[in-house]
Amino acid sequence: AKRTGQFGWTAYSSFEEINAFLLEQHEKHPNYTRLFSIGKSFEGRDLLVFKISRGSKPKKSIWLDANIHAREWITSAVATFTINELLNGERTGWTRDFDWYILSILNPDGFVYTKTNNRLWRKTRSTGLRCIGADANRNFGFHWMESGSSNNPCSETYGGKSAFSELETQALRDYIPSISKHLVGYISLHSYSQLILLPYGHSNKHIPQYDTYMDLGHRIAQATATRYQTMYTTGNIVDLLYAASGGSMDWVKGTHNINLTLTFELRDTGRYGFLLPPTEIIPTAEEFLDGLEVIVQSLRDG
Ligand code: ING
Ligand code: ZN
Repeated sequence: AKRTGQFGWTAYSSFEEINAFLLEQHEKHPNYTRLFSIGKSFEGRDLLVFKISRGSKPKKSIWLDANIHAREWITSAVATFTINELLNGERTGWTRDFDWYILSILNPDGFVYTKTNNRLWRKTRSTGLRCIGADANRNFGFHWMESGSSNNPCSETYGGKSAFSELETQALRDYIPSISKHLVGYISLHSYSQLILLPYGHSNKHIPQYDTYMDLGHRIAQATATRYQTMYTTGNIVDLLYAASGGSMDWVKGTHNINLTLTFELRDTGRYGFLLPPTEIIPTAEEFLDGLEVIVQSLRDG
């Protein structure tokens, strides 16, 4: 593995490099960070949460996860960039008011597989009788298998043999309840399409306070556009994309009733798609943080 001193955001990092970066950052800031595993993937890799918590009493918390889909490399790069900004960069003030939980790679087996075998792999790597893997973002137990999921194990959107059949989604199912009391924001990172998605994916019925969340989404999109004029579109999953039930955000919203739950589809809009060039990592992360500032501000006030 590359020396961690060289970790950066001008290239996409490996699973080992990302873990080494997380450990290094924990060791650099041992008093107010924790690095811990909330479970193991199918192939036995740790699902590592990086927690930032200053002071002695728990604060309102924000959760960020990435790379639930293996090929969406930009998402874990943005997650580690965010950790760096919260600890060493321009956004350290955000740790005064919030505890942060960041799971940079929710699907490590798939992520490693995209590095070694198939760059465009999406699912987990659990073994079935005919085909490998389930779509982790169709595997959560809220309106599971209702719409936009396949029961064909060979499909890219296979929902799994049951809700929470995957170890990776089980880890969230079992961990989120322990922090849900303080959780005010849940953000899941995907790519690509430049969207800010509101729940739900199982139904086109709008959530209560849809107008308030749409307004927030528009303000986030305004912020993400300021630096590089990158346009994000806000809306409900079904309105903007397609019906898709069993996603992580829907489960968090529907089961735990967290105030603000958002899914970002990061850059781009299709020119490179999942193969976003590494030169776009930093700009994508910077504009995401510009948008996150609107979220942080709104959760501070709220
Ligand atoms: N898009 C998401 C997907 O899983 C989504 C969109 C988000 C659906 C949240 C349901 C819930 O299809 C990508 N690019 O993966
Ligand atoms: Zn995705």
